[in-house]
Amino acid sequence: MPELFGHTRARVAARHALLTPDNHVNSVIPGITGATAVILINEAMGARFAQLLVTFQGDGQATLPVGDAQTFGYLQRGSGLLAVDGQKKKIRGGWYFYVPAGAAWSLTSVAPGTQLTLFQKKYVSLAGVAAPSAIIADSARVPGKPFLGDRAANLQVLLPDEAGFDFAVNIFAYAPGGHLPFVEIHAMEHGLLMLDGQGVYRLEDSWYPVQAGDVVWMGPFCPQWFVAMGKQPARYLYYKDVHRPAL
Ligand code: UGY
Ligand code: MN
Repeated sequence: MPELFGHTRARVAARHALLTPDNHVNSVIPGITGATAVILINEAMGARFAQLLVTFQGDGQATLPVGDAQTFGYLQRGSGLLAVDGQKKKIRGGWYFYVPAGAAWSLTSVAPGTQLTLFQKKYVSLAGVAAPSAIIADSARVPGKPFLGDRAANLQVLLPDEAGFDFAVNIFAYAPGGHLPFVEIHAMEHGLLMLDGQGVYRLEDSWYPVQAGDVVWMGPFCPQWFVAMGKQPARYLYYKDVHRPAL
């Protein structure tokens, strides 16, 4: 009974945050109906992107107005009909999509309980480099690679590693006991959703137990390290800003 006496595993700190499902409070988001939408990370937290969780009822849909933000969506479970920039596709759990800034998208005909994670970021262009086009794909078809040669930490890179993209979204899968090889400290930030399993995340100078459903924000230069624990593999989906000058 974690809510008794006001306890939670969650924490919001200067350069990081851990949000657990028991902290979620819904927001009303223009264009999203018949669904609960939770803003988990955004500029108010100190981040330069937003991360949202949308859970649809049977009559729900998302029809997002055209804006200056790019959107990446990952369908955790359920199904729906996705329309992005003229492309239409029935998508299921594990599918993902990328919508460039200035393009419209919608998800309709959703199965009840369909759950979608969204990353949104304002596009930063690069002189001489074309902005990316829309993508709809299945993460199950993206080959993984051992991270820095470690087969216990397998990395799938979901978006093309090209200069037109100013952010990346990857899936990390760890065998039980697998871990990040060192404590990373970098200028790029992360938004992370635990998809499966559990482990311990070091964020700044704190170590947190984390499990499927948890969300983590790692701000720039947040010291970070992860170890998968328990008997099941652990998997997380994460956002990272990439391909732009330091200054
Ligand atoms: O891509 C990354 O920076 C990744 N290794 N970080 C992380 O998983 N916390
Ligand atoms: Mn990192």
